Amino acid sequence: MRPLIGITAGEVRDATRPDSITVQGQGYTYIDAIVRAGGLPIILPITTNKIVLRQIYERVDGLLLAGGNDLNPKLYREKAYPTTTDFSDERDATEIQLAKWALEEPKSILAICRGMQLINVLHGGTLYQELSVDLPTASDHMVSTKLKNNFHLAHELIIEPSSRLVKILGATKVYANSHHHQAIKKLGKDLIVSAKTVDGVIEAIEGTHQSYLIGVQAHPESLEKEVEPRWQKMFASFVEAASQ
Ligand SMILES: [Mn+2]
Repeated sequence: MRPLIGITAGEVRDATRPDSITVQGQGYTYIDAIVRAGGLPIILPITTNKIVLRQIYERVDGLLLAGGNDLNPKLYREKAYPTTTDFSDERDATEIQLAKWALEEPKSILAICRGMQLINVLHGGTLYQELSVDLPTASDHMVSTKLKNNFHLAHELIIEPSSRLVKILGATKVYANSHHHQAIKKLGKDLIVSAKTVDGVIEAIEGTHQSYLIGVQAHPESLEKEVEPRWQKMFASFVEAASQ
C-alpha cells in the first residue's frame, strides 16, 4: 500500500452568493503532486471536534500543511494589519492541532506557504505581516499572483549547502513561484533556514531533528510537473519518509 498523505483543507467561499455554504477543499496541484510522488492523497477536513480530528490523524502516514489564507496574527501576539485578512480561526486551530501531534509523534510533515508560516509560529517564531511595509528592500513576492500565473518562475532560491533540502533536490539553486505577501521574521526554535532569495527573504526551513520536517514558502506543487521538475524530488522524499 502507498502511504496515506493527509492534505489540510482550505475554505472556499462564493462571494457572489451570500447564502452559499463555505466549501472545504484543496487544489488539484496538491493532489496530483502526491499521486505522482507515490502517495495516497486525502483531504483532511477542518473541524473543531478534537476526537474526530485525532481519529483522522491516526489514519494518515504523513501531513501536508497546505497554502491558503493568512494566519490570525494573534498566534504570534500581534494585531492584524489592514492587509492581513480572511483568516479562519477554525482552520488555524485544526492545522495547529494536527501539526502538534505530528511533531510530537513524530510523523513526516511537508509545509507549503501558509503551512511553513504555521510551523514557524508553532515553534515560537513570528511573521512579517506585509513584506512591502515591513521589509521594503525585498523584491515583490506577490509577483506570480499579480501575473495570475502559478507556473511563473519568480525567483531563484539559494539553498543552504548543509541543509537536508540540498541533498533532496541535488542542487544549491532552484526556481520557484512567489505568491506571498507575508514571510518569516523571527525564526522559531529548533528550525533552520534552508533557503532564501537574494533579497534575504526566507523561502525554506527545516527541523533540526531526525524526523522529516520541511517547509517551503513557494508553491512547488504548481511547478513540479513540468516547469521546475526538480521539485518532484521533494514530494518523493516526503512520501518516502511518510512510508517508513
Ligand atoms: Mn517568494
